[in-house]
Amino acid sequence: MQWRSIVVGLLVLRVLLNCAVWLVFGLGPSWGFDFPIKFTFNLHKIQLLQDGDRATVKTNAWLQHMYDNRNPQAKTCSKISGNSPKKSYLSFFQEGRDDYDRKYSSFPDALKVKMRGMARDMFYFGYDNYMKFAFPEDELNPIACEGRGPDVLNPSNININDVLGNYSLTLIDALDTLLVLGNVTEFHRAVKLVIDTVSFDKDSTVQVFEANIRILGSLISAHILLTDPRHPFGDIALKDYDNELLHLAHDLAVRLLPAFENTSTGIPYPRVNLKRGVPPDSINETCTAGAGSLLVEFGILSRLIGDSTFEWVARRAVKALWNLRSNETGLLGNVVNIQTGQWVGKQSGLGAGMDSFYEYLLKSYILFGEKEDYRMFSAVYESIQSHLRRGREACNEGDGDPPLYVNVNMFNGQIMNTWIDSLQAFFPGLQVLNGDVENAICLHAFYYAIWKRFGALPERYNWQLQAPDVLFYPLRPELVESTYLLYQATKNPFYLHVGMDILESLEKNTKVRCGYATLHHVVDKSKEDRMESFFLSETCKYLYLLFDEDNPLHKSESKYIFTTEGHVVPIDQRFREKSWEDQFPCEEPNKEPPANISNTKCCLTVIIREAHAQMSFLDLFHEDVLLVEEEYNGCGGEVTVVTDTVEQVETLMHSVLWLERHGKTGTMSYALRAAMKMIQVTPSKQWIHFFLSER
Ligand code: DMJ
Repeated sequence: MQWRSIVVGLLVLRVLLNCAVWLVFGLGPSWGFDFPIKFTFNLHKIQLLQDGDRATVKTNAWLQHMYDNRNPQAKTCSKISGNSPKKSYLSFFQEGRDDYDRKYSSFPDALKVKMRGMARDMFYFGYDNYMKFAFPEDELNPIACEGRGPDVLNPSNININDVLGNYSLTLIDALDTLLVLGNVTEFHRAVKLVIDTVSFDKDSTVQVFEANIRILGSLISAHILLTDPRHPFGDIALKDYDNELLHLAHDLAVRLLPAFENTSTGIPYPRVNLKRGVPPDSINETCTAGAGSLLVEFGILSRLIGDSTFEWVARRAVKALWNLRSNETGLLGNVVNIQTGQWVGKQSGLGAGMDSFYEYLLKSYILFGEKEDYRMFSAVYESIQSHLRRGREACNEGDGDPPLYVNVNMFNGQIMNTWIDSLQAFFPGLQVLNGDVENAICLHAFYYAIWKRFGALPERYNWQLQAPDVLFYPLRPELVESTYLLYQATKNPFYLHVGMDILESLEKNTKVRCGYATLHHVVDKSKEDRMESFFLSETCKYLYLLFDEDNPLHKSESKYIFTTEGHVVPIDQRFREKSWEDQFPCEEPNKEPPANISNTKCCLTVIIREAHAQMSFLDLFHEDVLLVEEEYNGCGGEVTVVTDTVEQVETLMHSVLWLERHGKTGTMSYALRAAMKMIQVTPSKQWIHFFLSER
């Protein structure tokens, strides 16, 4: 009897406590997020939740869609139908003169200047303190005012070790923001520091994706901006600069390459040790974004140095993932086994594990002009609209809830859970790049409404319970990134107000003694002692750019794009050319291959890396490579050639000449000539890895 009273007592207490929490924080269904945005009229009338602005309760119609989705007949909102006339998104901003107009339809220049200054100060408060208390370590602990490096005591702490490689991460990640802020002197100082102090010869096991977007991407971006002959940021040439940033980027990329070896699908391992390659105990599972978002950086690197290897492995990974999409829905899952190609995570969504996969299909197309990338992007965008988008058909009018993109099973499109995550807030920015501004406006407003409520975005928000599921906010940039891109697209002052709001809440809720700290709990605003590098490379950069209309990036005749880590890259003709194809065509035009060489068009990609040499190259050349030619003349094979010294590789040249003299000048010999060229490009590397692929 007694225990029953205790249980009942505890239950009553729990209910009372919940009520108290709802009343205080507005987390409960009757007080909370009854989708406080009303799109029943134009955008500047959106009822963004303000103090005392509590919406009335109504049944959540998404729940209904969850069931409707099981019956395709009943599904009314997931496809855009062609017959209901829709207003242009511009009309969202054109009507009425009331309180909303007064608040959102203008943004004084003086306020813009003030906000730009605030964004600049925010960056420097984080950056200067990092330099003072943390450099050369990877990150700043902004509360303790000290540096943070990899967690060597706990190698399985991947939250830290995936990102921190003992390579001054925050300094590298912040490089181009210094230029965006117009601080050429500090940019030069930072570049020199990187050149003089950073080495990737470290016993650090990092995530390939993180090293790529934060380090490789930043190095390439800084190199390109530094050497851009059009001088978009004025004459910022650095005396005696000898492409060191590019060499560093190349060195890092070579250290990431082992992730692409010994994988049956071509989808890379998620982690490598920078000194020793893939750890022997590596898992065979990776997320789609991690494996499929390497193409922008790897592609630019390849095109800068004239070595197709990097782009080739990144493309092979994208292709492999793409080929695993569902035949039914066209969607991909979020986790895949790199050896079997089986989907381990069948969840398809816009957020964690998938986000930048979509982003890089479109951005690769924009940068490199490869139509295939856009074909993939369009197809998956359509699948997203068909299977992930719920809510009413039009963004800004009609009945039903405003649109929302949910997480579904990739094979049947059924909803898998009722949360969205804060990473998804990047998607409106991508929709802008894709020209779908209307959907971008709606989705952005949805995330902004959540921000308004908490002064941050909780890592996961449960749209059914209308409450956060995961409460931390690590200073992520996605909402401000979309805000910036939407402002560029619409020039509507509403987005300047959003930016101001974000800036002010960051100041109020996350500023600590030596920087800005991760929010541990978006409701009680308790903090964690961590400032991720993307706060400086993205959050501050987009905030600054939002208010800096005259920034060279906006005025320059060149067009720019941002990598997924916010690094600036010009859209440049030289990235639309593949020098290796001009120099070493896979097959000579108008020339029949000799009879003993397969007619199949092969292209050979070569990776050169440090070696543990055992056999002479010449032996291998005669015994193995020719053998490979016979065995693999249908393409699709791989062979690794190990050499003792670079000199031995030179023997290859003679061998190729011999091949040609003996009439064996087919695709293989062209490929080998490409290999020779590679050797000249990187004379210090000593092993060669051949990939044979079908063209
Ligand atoms: C950044 O490193 C990049 O924007 C990445 O694409 C996603 N995660 C973080 C920021 O949240």
